[in-house]
Amino acid sequence: MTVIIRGGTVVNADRAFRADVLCVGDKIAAVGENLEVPPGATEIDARGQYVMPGGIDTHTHMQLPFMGTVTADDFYTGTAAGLAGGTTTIMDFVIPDPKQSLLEAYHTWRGWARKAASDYTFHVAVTWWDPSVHEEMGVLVREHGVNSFKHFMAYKNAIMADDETLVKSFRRALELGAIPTVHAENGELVYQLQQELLAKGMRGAEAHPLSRPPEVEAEAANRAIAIANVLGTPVYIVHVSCAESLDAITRARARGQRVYGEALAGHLVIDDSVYRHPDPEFARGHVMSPPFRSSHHQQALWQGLQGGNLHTTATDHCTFCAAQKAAGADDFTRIPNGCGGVEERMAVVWDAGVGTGRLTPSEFVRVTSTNAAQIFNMYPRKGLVAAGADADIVVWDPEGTRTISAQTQHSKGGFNVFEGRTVRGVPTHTVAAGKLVFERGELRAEEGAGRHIDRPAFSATAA
Ligand code: URQ
Ligand code: ZN
Ligand code: ZN
Repeated sequence: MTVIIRGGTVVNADRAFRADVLCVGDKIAAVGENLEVPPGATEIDARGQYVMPGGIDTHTHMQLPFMGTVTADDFYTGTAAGLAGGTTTIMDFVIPDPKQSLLEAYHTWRGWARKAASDYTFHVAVTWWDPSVHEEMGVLVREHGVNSFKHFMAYKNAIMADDETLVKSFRRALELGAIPTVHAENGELVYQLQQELLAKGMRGAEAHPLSRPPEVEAEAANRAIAIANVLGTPVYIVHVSCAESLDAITRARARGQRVYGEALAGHLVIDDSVYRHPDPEFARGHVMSPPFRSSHHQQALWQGLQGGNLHTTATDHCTFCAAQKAAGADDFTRIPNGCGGVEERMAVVWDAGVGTGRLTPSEFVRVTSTNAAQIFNMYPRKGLVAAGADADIVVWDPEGTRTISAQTQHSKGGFNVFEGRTVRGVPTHTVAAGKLVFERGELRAEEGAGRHIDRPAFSATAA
């Protein structure tokens, strides 16, 4: 397919400039003024619009088996929804059961992802430890394009990594030139607080945030940062939700430590009042971890993005329908944790970021695409509109508006944490691997069109 995007303003993380963009096959062929239009090319009129690198969502869970059920979005529906929102690459997670071979789990997830409509890549979770895990981490880096390993410091009695696993896995990641990432919540404290709340008879979703206060997240963030500091490895903290964790990152970075932070679109604009909503189904629909926080934390997270102490925006897209969430109707600890957002992320970050003056268009590109590509070693293939890069592009109408609703969303789960929010700034066209897959509301996602993206290690000191 040949696509020419005419008359727009190209926005990269470093600058914005007027140029046409020519895509031939799955690559960008040329970026420049008044480009020749090849015969038969599909033409997109981008006058008055921005032409930006396709979004990279660093944190999704499609088709995840979790807490006794499986998420509502699979790799096709979830990536299709992402394309409708301008996201052209997702970073999902292989999560082995404890004692399960990492390689076996990796191949299972690769099988599930074959139906993806957009490009995808995997962080691999280290949920247990023995010499075989050490070996298989090496195989995953050398042979399967994995350069990031996830550690859940929460979820005791399930996938929680203890300190021995953290230390040994971080050490191994350093040897391999891979980056450790963490879900930073102290799982022991969460478990203890959950039991105390249940014993007091607090069983509804309103208890969820009380079992995971910001201090529980900050303890784990500080611990992960300290372990990384002693071992000399970088560390990436996913879904930073509170000021206290951000402070830990900011202090470490001020000392010169290589720490990265991720903010979720939901945590940037939704507060914890959702858990006190009179409708229990609505409150359960917002149960995710870390939970939505009181409003001053949103302000802190925006300052983190503006100040360069938070680097990426993601969604942790992990959707469950009302019936699935109802498993915890009388025990909040059994509500499957997770919310959606893969389709709404970019419009929410644009509306609340660029629309308020917090972010420039280039800073928007940096936190929705470029930083992710650079931190996880996909740049300049991804995260840039330039000749030679993948033809993953979103054409953005800064004046267009849309009211978000589960009624019109493409993702499954029948619920939307951004319900009713009207955003200014919307994608009008998405080009993924050179194909026009979304055009003014019409989604033409193709099951199986997505490719697995290998991510080379940064530098290996040992095999
Ligand atoms: O913790 C995660 O990132 C996964 C299991 C999704 N659920 C969630 O509540 N964040
Ligand atoms: Zn998590
Ligand atoms: Zn997650």
